[in-house]
Amino acid sequence: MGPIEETIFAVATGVGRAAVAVMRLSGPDAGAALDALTRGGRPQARRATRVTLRHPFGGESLDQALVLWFPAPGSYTGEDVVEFHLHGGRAVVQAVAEALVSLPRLRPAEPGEFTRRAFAAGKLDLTEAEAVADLVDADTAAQRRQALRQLGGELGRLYDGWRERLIRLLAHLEAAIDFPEEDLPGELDRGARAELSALISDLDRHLVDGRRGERLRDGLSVAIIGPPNAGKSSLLNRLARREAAIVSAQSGTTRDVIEVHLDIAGYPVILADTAGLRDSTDAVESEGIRRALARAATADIKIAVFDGACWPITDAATVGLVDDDTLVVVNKLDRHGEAVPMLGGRAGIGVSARSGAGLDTVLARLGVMVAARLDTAGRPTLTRVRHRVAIEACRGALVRAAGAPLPELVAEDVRLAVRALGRVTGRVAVDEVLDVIFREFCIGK
Ligand SMILES: Nc1nc2c(ncn2[C@@H]2O[C@H](COP(=O)(O)OP(=O)(O)O)[C@@H](O)[C@H]2O)c(=O)[nH]1
Ligand SMILES: [Mg+2]
Repeated sequence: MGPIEETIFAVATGVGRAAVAVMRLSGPDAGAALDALTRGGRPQARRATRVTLRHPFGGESLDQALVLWFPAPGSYTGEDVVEFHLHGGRAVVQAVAEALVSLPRLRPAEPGEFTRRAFAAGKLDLTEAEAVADLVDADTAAQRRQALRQLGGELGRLYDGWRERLIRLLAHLEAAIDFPEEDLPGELDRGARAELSALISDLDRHLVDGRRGERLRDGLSVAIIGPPNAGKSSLLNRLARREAAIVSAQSGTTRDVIEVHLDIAGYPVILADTAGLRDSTDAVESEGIRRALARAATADIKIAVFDGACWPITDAATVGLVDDDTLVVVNKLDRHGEAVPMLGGRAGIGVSARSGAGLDTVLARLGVMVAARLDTAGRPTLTRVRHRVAIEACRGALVRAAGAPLPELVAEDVRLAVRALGRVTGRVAVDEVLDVIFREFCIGK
């Protein structure tokens, strides 16, 4: 990016009617814009001050606002920043935005542009910038905690720590290339080898995490499966506390996969209802069953629902899918009356989707299963595919380095490993990568 000349502005708060809307400005002309709207009444830095905002040309008063002035570099972006805390009405926000565009070198911000400027000013590394976006998107407590830890620099520090170790190793290797020891010509010394394999195992431990961080961002996939009419759709509606899926006594009603987003014990879950598993000659239903099986195969957790009215007669197609990732539920407790039905040595949960009996147990057991798959035990976690790709590239380079026959080749691979790590935190920043990262932000961040 070249020198930044334009001053950007955007509403940083949500759209729609609200008590307050925060309009944020950043750039070299932010102070001049503040003067223009307040007739030179620039408030003290970092002190909330009430002012009347006026149109810079007509002088019409636009709002009574609270104003904050953050001179560079002590601001979010590192530039001069102004915040107008406006009354949240659409007409107020509109009037102030129109007043701002009428000023020279001011323009509306692109998505993520404030944070991109903060990154350019060195206020945040890339993992922290991504954490800002994640915090804005966080729906559940666990997502918030993960984003906040990342914003605190946890991930960036881990990667920078590895990078520093690699740079030290590289310096050592280069010294050995320039001044080879007489007794070990061309050999990689033992200390360097040990450090290489220590780094590889640190990276391995970080990579083998069951994609917890990524799943926590995206939501864990849970699929409800079972024979037709077992009460799968009724169970989904109960868990979602709304009529998301059609419930009918007619079997074969559910055909498409229906998804609801739930917060289970503070973790995000995408719960899917699927078509009942049976042989069908109906083309649409068959397609539904194909989708149900596909979802069952990719789901992190399955809830297998059996029809209590037929219990203990079960359905072979569903029984065949029960594994360690499956919660067995026998519905229509009002019809079968067995509180803890056993299936192949597994304790099922007797429920009645009609009365609600047993649903607390389903939620509690599901909560334990979800937590076991998403809990990160406070360790820094990879949260994006982008990180995983770079860490894998780093590991690949280190493995090659460990097997390279000449110190010069070892050094070359270590250099590549350093670059791969630098890409994650943004020490090696490529414009296309930055475009992709900041595009997914909302405007005003
Ligand atoms: N007696 C009883 N009937 C139920 C219960 N849950 C669902 N049903 C009925 O079973 C039928 C099939 O339910 P549905 O949720 O559509 O099953 P799905 O085909 O597995 O999605 C409907 O008539 C429901 O009213 C229950 O707990 N007890
Ligand atoms: Mg159904």
